[in-house]
Amino acid sequence: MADLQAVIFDVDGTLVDSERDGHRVAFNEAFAAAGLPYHWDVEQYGPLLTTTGGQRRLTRFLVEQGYDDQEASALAETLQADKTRRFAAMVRSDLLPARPGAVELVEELRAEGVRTAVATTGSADWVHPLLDRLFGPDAFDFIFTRAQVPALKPDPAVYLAALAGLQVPADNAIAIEDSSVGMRAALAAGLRCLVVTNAYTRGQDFTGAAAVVSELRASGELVGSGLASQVDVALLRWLCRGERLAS
Ligand code: XBP
Ligand code: MG
Repeated sequence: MADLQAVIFDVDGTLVDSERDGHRVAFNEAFAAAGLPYHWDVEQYGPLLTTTGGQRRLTRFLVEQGYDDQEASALAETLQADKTRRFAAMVRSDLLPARPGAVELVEELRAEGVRTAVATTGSADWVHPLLDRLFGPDAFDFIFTRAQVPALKPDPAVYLAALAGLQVPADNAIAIEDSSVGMRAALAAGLRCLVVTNAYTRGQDFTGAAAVVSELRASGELVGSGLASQVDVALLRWLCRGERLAS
């Protein structure tokens, strides 16, 4: 029976609705600015998300378009730098919303003395300003990005770094993720993982999750279970104790 001491959050798709109308748009602007004939539409972007990290995603895509490995990675690096500038500008223009219930959940956790951290594959250039704007400067004890942890999910390194920073055993913490690849990173770090799906990740394989829900806010439905709930401190404490939802 482990008591909840910390919650570690993913950013993209979990705390923030950032993919469809954020990262995807910035990638497309970078393609256009470079004079390239590519445009990732809403549907096409879903399968690309299984490759974490913008630069790796671009490299994979360019190889699929026929570039050789060296050309693809050089072009991906240039495109990624431009995309990052564009996405950071979107953040500064307050175009990216927190997922409903996310701000309230973080506040509730901190009010109850549960520590909070972030574990993301995203770039520090936009992660810090985004979290500051949406959650305030003191919402998280630690924020780990690709700047500190270059090994991207599903590698568990970013979750292990967060646990080491928090100095909390994995048994006393829970991760909140939106995707199968993110969940696998959390599980490989020894964490329990609550999955909050979104339109891109619904239907992925979440075997091993402590629970799968469709929303963070009250009235979110538990997917694959007859129970209705909301993601709050009580649910997270319960999951941390090793309780499982009937499926
Ligand atoms: C999210 C990502 C990120 C973003 C793009 O994965 O893979 O790469 O899509 O951000 P997760 P960057 O939510 O599992 O952390 O362009 O900064 O890589
Ligand atoms: Mg994510």
